[in-house]
Amino acid sequence: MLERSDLAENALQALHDEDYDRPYNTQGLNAETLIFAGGRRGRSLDGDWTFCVDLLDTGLRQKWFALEPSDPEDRIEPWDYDPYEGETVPVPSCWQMLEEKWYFFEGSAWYGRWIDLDPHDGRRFLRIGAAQYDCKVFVNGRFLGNHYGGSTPFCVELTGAVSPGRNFVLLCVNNARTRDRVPMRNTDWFNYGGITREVTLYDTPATVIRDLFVRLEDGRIRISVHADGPSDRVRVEIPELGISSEIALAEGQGEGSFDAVPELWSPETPRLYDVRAEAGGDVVTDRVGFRTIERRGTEIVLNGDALFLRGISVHEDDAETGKLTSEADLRRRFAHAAELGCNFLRLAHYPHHEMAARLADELGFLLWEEIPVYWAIDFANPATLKDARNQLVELIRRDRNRASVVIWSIGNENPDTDARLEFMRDLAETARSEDPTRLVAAACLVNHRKLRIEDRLAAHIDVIGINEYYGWYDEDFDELGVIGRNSAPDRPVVISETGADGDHEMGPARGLFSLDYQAEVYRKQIATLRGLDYVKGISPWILYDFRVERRQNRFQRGWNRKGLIAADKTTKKPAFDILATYYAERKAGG
Ligand code: GCB
Repeated sequence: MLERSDLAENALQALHDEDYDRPYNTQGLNAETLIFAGGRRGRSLDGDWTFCVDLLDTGLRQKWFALEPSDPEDRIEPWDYDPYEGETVPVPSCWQMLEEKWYFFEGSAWYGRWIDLDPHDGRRFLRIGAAQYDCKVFVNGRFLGNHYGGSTPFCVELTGAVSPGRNFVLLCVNNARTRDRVPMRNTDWFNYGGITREVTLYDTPATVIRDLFVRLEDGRIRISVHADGPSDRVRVEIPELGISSEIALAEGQGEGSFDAVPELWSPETPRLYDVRAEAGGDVVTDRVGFRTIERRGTEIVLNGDALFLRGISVHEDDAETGKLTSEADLRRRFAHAAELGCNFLRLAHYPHHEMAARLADELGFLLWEEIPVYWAIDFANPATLKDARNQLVELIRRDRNRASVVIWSIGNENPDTDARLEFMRDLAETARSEDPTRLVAAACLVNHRKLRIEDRLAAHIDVIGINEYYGWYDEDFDELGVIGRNSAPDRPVVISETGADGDHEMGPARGLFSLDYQAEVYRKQIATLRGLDYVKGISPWILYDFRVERRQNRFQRGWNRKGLIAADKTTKKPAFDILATYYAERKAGG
């Protein structure tokens, strides 16, 4: 309990200290503190948590996390908030979707809950699937670290900070848009806030497997493990391939390489193998597919065969739940993609729920996964680079056992400046050193004056993404053909976006925002793009209409209406069938 003099001093500091945030912004929860989650039996901490929005950061200034539970009648000072009681919200969720009064709220919010713990000899970790954007973790009054990045998981070790019996967890989640964050302040998707993915508690022995990377590389199966703790060896098994072996660990790291001939994973044969790893009694499992993906000239080559990516872009967004995703929602998404005839999805513009790639592995879809280095970013700021790099590494470590993921995308439509080039080269190198078995891409730029694909970043990536809106933002449609003729890229191009808005409820009968016009843009795009040999795939924008603050005309009403399907995720617009017909033809070899 704080003494009366401490409280008075706190109160005074709270009013005048504008660096109140600094001690709680160490970003010590990052890719290095992750534990491998596959196959672990954890305890879900989803459910009701106490909740309070805190626009002025009063909680950090007044140190709400240090308030010990007490009977209000015994208190010597009034509390501006009592983290132990009051309004509750479900976790995971987005606060915007819970109450109208929180719809446009951007700032800090506090989530609290008790956890009862049995005695345990080993270690304990809390894993948060995602919290948008800064999440500060306090346990029993102690600050244990914070995490930056709204769409990747993070872990915090609780060992030593908790004891058997009741413990209190308090999370401060902040979704403010600031200059140094990734993304920065301006995006074309909604700035949801909250703990948007599952929260789980894991008990482990003294040794914990932090990372397990299983892949087909240079014709062999390679397994890398990072285990933290006293154990100096790890046992790895892939029973169906006859692999059962011990790998020695040096400073926690070990790697094994095995001769095996797996049946290759592909969209047509999404074959997965059970993998198990055990170190010092800590056991994790995974289901892993083996395949190769490479670029040869302007081809994208899967398991030795050139392929065309019949794709669609998709956001993580829902009319009722916002960024919160469910298995049913993802299955519907893949069912719609299958109806379109897709073999590929672009998961834009940030890491989607990890279940998406797991389902794609099972169902046989190829994925482009992405970090939100979107539009303007503070490219010259080393802290921003550190954050972007960390988000990339967290995504890669989370999903690099997923055969479905073939492309890591490091950015979208960023201006071609020197600072951006340096920043992006660093990210491309980071992606390759974390994972040499996939392609690196970015949505690059077209030079609108010279009418050709021109972006210095293109030389540093494997697949050039091009977002083009001829027929929509660029009204002179013929320029698309000119760009096609003027460009001679030496590597594959994927049209990572193209499309037009069509409002199915209030759109006009013809012209911009009509369904007819949207359909016409698709017809013309397909007719032009099919003639460009170096285009090895397209992922039009976008499967479903999605919510966004900056689109407020009478046809948009707070939504981007470029979906082939409306926001109800049911009503198909005519452009859906046009794309489906084209994909059917491509699939048949056209
Ligand atoms: C783009 C962006 C995407 C937008 C889209 C649009 O180029 O990459 O995030 O939503 O255009 O609809 O304008």
